[in-house]
Amino acid sequence: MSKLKEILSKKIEDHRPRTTRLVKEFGKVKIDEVTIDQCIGGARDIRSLVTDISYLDPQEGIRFRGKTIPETFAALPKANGSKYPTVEAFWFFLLTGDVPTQKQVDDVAAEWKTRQVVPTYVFDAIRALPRDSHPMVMLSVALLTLQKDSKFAAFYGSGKFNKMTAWESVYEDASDIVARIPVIAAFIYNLKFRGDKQIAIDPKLDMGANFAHMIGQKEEYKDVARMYFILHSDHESGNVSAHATHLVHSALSDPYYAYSAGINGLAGPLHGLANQEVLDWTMQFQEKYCKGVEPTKELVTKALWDTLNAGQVIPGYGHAVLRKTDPRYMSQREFCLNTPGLKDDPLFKLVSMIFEVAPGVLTEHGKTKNPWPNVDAQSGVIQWYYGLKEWDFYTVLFGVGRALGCMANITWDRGLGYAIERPKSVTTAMLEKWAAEG
Ligand code: FAM
Repeated sequence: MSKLKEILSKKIEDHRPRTTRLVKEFGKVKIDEVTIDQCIGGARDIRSLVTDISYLDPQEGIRFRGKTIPETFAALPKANGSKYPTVEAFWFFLLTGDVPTQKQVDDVAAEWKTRQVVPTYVFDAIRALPRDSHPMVMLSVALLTLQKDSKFAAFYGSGKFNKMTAWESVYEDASDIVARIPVIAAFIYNLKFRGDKQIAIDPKLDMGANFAHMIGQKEEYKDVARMYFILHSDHESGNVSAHATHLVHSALSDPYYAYSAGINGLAGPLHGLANQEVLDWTMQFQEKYCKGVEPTKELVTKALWDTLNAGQVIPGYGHAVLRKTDPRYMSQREFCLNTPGLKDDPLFKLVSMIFEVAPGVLTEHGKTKNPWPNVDAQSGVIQWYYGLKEWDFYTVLFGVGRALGCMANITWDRGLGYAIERPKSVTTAMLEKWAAEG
């Protein structure tokens, strides 16, 4: 058993009595009420999921294991010669809630090296897809292709299935997925956008650095990858990708089925695809309004209103839970401001101008509950600056990061024996009856 798994085993054992006690002694304590608009409106804000991996405060934004983004970056051991932590360090932290020592990070890195080799049949399956398939389809298919070797599915089918130890095989699949997904993503990128020029894994590099290496990126991109994967990892459990993963796994579908479902949800334009839509919107704006002229706040304001008046959403703005600027946006903005070249990049300046104007326009428009930018409003600019201009690929990057949160969550789901998810439906007539009764 790996050191990380040993620590996790102890953590799960220590945690179990808390969950058992809550259900047994306080099971009927009310923590929420459900209104008709929540029922029709996507279960918004209903407290009905449990996770200790991250918590999203509407005002403050995300905390990973109790730490804000700056606190997380400050606390974790850094990659060699970098201001950013390794993804390996973050994985240890997400799973256990403990800040790892350098030795513990090295152990995770060594464990991932043994897991990261992707079987050839996965690449064959991706190659067999039409080359104009969306990269998210390729990623989702790749995960399903790996399903046949799921250790959780094998354990379930072995006749020795045991609820208390089931999490151990989820951990095995989850670790395989987080170690392999950047390799699969790099393959997809190279296949689709670099004329199938594939680059072999460099076993000396940490996960973020190796991803940068495998897509032929320069040195500085290593920090972009580390930062990007960590920032996109987790946003508590109710967002579409995390919830889809949790829901599918709650039927004891293995982590491959579960995360493929999560990826399919992430591919929606109201969720992860928004980061590619932001770039698309910004490019269309330049093409339509700025031919031969510098973008101005007036032009941005007009373009925003044109979009809203056409009944479309402003991509990268608004959020179901957040009610202020997303700290993930601010963290990426800070990266841009601290990176010479990027801080003066025309696209970054334009995105900053949209940041100045859009909240006012959205407030005046009066529909969205949150006129502030979310993570997606800023992430594409950084990729674009480093030459990763194929924005169809941006949601795959999101998916690589989101795997960390989703896999940590379902490992704990099994550890704590969370039940199959099954909310209750009602009919419109029932709602009308309750509405009439007040
Ligand atoms: N532009 C225009 N209208 C917006 C808007 C935006 N950016 N955000 C919300 N609205 C509208 C929304 O369509 C709704 O209109 P209707 O009443 O006509 O249906 C109204 O404002 C109230 O919506 P809300 O309660 O403020 O937001 P929701 O919780 O329903 O939806 C989002 C949240 C994120 C889906 C929504 O803000 C949106 O569509 N934003 C643009 C797409 C985007 O950036 N998605 C990425 C979210 C991100 F954090 C992620 O998942 N990666």
